[in-house]
Amino acid sequence: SRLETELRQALSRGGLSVQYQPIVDVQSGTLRGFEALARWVHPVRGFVSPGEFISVAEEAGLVVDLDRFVLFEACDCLRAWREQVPQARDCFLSVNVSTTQFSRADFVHAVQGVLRDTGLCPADVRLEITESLLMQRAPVVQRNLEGLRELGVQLYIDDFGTGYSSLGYLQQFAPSVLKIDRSFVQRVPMHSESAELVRTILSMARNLNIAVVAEGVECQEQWTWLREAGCTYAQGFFFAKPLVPEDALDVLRQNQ
Ligand code: G
Ligand code: G
Ligand code: MN
Ligand code: NA
Repeated sequence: SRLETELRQALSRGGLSVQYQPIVDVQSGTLRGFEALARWVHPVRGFVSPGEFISVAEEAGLVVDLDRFVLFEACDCLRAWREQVPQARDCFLSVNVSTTQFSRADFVHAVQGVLRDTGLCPADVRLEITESLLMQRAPVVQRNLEGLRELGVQLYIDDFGTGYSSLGYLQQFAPSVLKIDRSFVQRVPMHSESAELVRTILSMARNLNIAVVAEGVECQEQWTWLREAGCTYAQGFFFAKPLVPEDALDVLRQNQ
């Protein structure tokens, strides 16, 4: 398709960029890290949402290149921030990984390569994967999960609550963090069933020693409710939208 051709060109000619959305400690209000999000501003169409171009990239076999670009770009950006502000030293990045990328035999090696080239440690980078990836029995996926664990790269479960309901994998793979999908967070605290659901996830995560990021926090009321419910981290427009690197650096400067 036309969009596919244009995405291919954007990838090879520097037409894609990365924005950074703060992830904040709900209890103390301090910045802890950023989620890296791919952005494409098309010369004619303007802003194309990732919801649209990620699926084009998947179908066109471009998502591995796209994910690699974002991983490298984000790590290189954190490296640059660390040369400018001391606050960036304790800051982590959380990067989305598609199932296609995670199913490649060279994935762990590629992650190691980016860490080496940017001088970051495994603890600086968190990878966001989906519940459905963890349900895959493919040996290569299992090997990559094991390889990342050995390397010391933490795994975050993205969009938690929207995928499979089997929770056995939480015990088996012990992810570091669950990101509660914003469709639940946005109905808190008014919608009592969503509030109960979020409380249940928080309680389960606490018992399994897993931290939680509430996604899509848009107002003070949600923030306060989450703090009182014992949530670990929050991400959302209430604190900040995804930011261009210079603005993210300003947020880092203002921290603490
Ligand atoms: O930025 P936005 O909220 O519009 O993102 C929409 C979706 O696109 C989210 O589900 C997000 O996980 C996904 N996404 C954003 N950036 C990347 C990326 O670099 N790689 C992959 N695989 N998905 C991404
Ligand atoms: O699936 P994933 O969690 O990776 O998606 C992140 C997406 O959510 C990004 O595209 C980002 O722009 C969007 N997002 C981040 N914060 C908010 C928010 O507070 N409200 C809404 N509606 N979207 C948000
Ligand atoms: Mn994500
Ligand atoms: Na999500």
